[in-house]
Amino acid sequence: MVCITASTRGVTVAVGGEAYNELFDVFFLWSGVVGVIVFGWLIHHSFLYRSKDGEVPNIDDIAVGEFPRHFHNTKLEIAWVVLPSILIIYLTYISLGPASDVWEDPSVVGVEGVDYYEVGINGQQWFWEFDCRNLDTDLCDVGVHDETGLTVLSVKKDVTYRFNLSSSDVTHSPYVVQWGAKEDSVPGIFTSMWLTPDITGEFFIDCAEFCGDDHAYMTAILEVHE
Ligand SMILES: [Cu+2]
Repeated sequence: MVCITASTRGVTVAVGGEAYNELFDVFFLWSGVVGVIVFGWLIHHSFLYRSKDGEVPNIDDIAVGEFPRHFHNTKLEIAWVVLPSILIIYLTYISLGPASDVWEDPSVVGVEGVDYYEVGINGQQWFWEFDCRNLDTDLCDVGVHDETGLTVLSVKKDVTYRFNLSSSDVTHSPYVVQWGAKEDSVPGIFTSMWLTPDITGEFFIDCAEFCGDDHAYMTAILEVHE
């Protein structure tokens, strides 16, 4: 995926795209490593502590009223507290940059060096409403998709948008799947999400926050044109 960067408030940031894909790869890698260790440990112990037919299992010499110390290992205990903590701190740290690209303060208006346009997205059980304000239809338009009947939001390629999010009922979360950008839309709170669509085509906007019966079908289409 092509990564378009925009200079917001004098800082060059990636708005969607590559930063998210890199993050996904890192999280996927570490999920795999942790998964192999955890499931390896689990499977190993499932066999180690399995009783044979007729045997009363007590491989750990457990006695009533006594803490089982047979396999006690202080270094191991410290390791399994410290190592995952380091991993979590590391993953949190590398997420901060890409997350703040999406989580620009909604009260910030007039970002220097970037022409951007504001579009409203309102979540409601179970559909999305888009508000193009007074924008030219070339920059923002709302329609209905011919084949699926889904709501279509049409935007222009390589233009930076700030989507202002709101909700009429419960918490939703518009998720522009192609760019990995998502943010909660919360009743009573204004949140926002930045996006610079850098390829043309039709893409899904899903809901990433479970919001009731038809959450899975709360889909709209983002149409990006030249
Ligand atoms: Cu939902």
